[in-house]
Amino acid sequence: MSSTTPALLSGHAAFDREVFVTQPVIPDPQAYADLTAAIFESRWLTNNGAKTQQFERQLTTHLGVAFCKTFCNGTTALLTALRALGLKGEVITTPFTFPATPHCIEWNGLTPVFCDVRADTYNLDPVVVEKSITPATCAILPVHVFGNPCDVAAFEDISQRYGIPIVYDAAHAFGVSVNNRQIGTFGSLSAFSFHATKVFHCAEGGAVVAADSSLAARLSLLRNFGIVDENTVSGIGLNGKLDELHAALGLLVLEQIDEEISRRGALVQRYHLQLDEVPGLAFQTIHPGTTLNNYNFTVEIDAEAFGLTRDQVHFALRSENIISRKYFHPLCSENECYRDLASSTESNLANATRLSERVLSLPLYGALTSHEVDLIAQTLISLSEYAGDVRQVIRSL
Ligand code: T4K
Repeated sequence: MSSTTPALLSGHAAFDREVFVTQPVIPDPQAYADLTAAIFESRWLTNNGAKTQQFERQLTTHLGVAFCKTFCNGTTALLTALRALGLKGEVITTPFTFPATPHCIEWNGLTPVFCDVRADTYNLDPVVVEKSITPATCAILPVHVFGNPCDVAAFEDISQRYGIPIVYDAAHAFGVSVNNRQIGTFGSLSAFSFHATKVFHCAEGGAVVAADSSLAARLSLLRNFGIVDENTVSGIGLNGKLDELHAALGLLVLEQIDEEISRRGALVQRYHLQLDEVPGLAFQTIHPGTTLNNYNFTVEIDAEAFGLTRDQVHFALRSENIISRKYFHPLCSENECYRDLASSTESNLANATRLSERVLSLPLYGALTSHEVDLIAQTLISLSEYAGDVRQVIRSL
């Protein structure tokens, strides 16, 4: 029996342990122990401590922005970014995203309006967005999906012509740039996630970046209950603060970020080398001038040409111990809480619907070896070669 016979056809599983879609960068445990010892010694654990301040200074430089405010996670960061703008009405966004994006709109008492994405970049289509603007539109919330920058020039133009702020969900886009301009410098505000599944992380954390000093001050206020001083609370804030232990972790991970991004870049090239010519596979279009952070590696599967549907591939890879993920399926607009919105109809979201049925994210992280990437790519190719038999087995289960 060939070593590439799929496990579903009684071959050996490609891996004898589960290979996840991602794994976080882990700093030297001793270095982290040293930093936490200093924090414990200081007895200052949260509320804008020294490590958090240092982390914010370093992030400000790293992200090339005027102001960077850290948060306890990316969702709270985005929630507070929208709140800081004092919005009322409807926010145009993409359904092809993690549920946190529309949830943050709803939690602010605003209404999400879903618009379709471009079939090639997977990002919100500015042409469709412009047609959907009404007097009720108070903001546009595009997502740099998988770290691929949105059409920032088109959104800037729309923002200026209609006087509508753009808030970017930059959860995936840490360290990305467009024509040498850092991603966080576009729009009124951008919110990043530093969750463990992100290229850059501090286990749980996030940040909002701003160019405007008064918006930055508002973010600081809102993430700390709106407290101005001992006698004054100004605005309905929340507790969005990052604590010292997470800030310390972030400082150490930041030291490794360039290496992590470049390792991932080499693995992405390796995937492409083997998969680009495989019938039935397509990839997100990245425009020239983009510097990516290699957050993830996603293939788009055309069932007819590949021989298997995305769901069948996802299932078959599972039996090889390759844990791929369907980012993003279902669309946010398909979830119960959003499906009754007028903008949630499938006909309104044709590209997003098609993508959501076809995309599959494969394992990608710096600690993955090139041999492992080869094995994943070859396993995918053999699934296509044995598609007829694999289909039959899956149907019989
Ligand atoms: N906006 C967008 C566009 C987002 O994608 C997200 C989050 C947000 C906003 C909100 O940011 P945060 O509030 O989360 O900071 C994950 C993450 O939990 C979520 O942060 C992320 N997007 C989303 C795309 O992915 P799950 O449910 O897929 O994660 P989970 O636990 O299944 O982890 C995926 C794989 O990662 C695991 O199979 C193994 C590996 N893993 C995970 C963790 C947590 C590890 O190896 N170690 C770990 O500690 O949501």
